[in-house]
Amino acid sequence: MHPAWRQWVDDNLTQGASPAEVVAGLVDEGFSAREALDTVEAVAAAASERMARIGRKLERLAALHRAQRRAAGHGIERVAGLSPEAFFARYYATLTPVVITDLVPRWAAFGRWSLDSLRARFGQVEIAVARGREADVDYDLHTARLSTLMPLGAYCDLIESRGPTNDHYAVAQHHNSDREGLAPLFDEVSMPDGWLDPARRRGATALWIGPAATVTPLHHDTCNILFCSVLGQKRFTLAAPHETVLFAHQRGCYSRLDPERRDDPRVAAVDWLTVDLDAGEALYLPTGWWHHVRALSVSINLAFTNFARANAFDWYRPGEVV
Ligand SMILES: O=C(O)CCC(=O)C(=O)O
Repeated sequence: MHPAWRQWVDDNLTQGASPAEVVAGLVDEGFSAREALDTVEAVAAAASERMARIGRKLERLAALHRAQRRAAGHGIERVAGLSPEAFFARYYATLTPVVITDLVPRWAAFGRWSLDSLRARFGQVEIAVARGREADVDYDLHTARLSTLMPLGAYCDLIESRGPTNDHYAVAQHHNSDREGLAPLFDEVSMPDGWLDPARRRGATALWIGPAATVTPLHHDTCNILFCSVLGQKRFTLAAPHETVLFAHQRGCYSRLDPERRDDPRVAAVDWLTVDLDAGEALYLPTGWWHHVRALSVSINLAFTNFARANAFDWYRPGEVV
């Protein structure tokens, strides 16, 4: 068969056509079924060897990143006094997580927001809350199904009376930060200029309110996030996007692995980074970085995605690549 036709076969297989479709296409063009089948089989075998070689090279590249991070001390920096320009150049552009310690303490919200003050000021405002999470192994995927509306005051009472639990949680998906009744909260949040785009705040700010012991399972996002702790402490367990072990256990943007199960050899093979984010700290969570989040105490968080830079990477979904 002419090399141009072999290339045609290769292009079609690489773009996802099935071998049967390509054989049928060749037969339509006048090739015998035997010749079409032999060619498709030979081209497919060469293509699969080529892809396996690329995969092995990418593994090598990932190992290089991992070794370099380890050699560099391999932690997540805590910084203060960072200008937005330095943040965007050093961390945002390189997808490097960092904890910023002096943004949130400037907010009027800091030290003011608590279950008591939310109840006193916004107790009647209805918010969405996921409930019954402990009875559903896929609770995070099923947030919409598990959610109900309740007054914020009643939710604060529930958090206090139940104590530590993963059973109820008001999460980003609820868009509670966009509720009119809670708008005054944002008068108490003042980011210095240059970090965020105020015009894009609506729909790009997430309010998280929950008891100690909530767990958000391992996943990655498809945009960058500035995750701020106004109240409470959360443990983030992170892994870099190039941890190829995690690709094998991916389900969409989630992973089937639980980084708290270090006795699982698949988990032990990953280079995890742990950050205990304290009240007043902000964690830059770069797109694609895996994270598992456990609340160590009652927590109130705001997370922003309206960075003053491009922040839409919806195509970054390696879990959907077949
Ligand atoms: O705080 C949490 O429970 C989860 C936060 C998170 O995963 C996120 O903002 O992407």
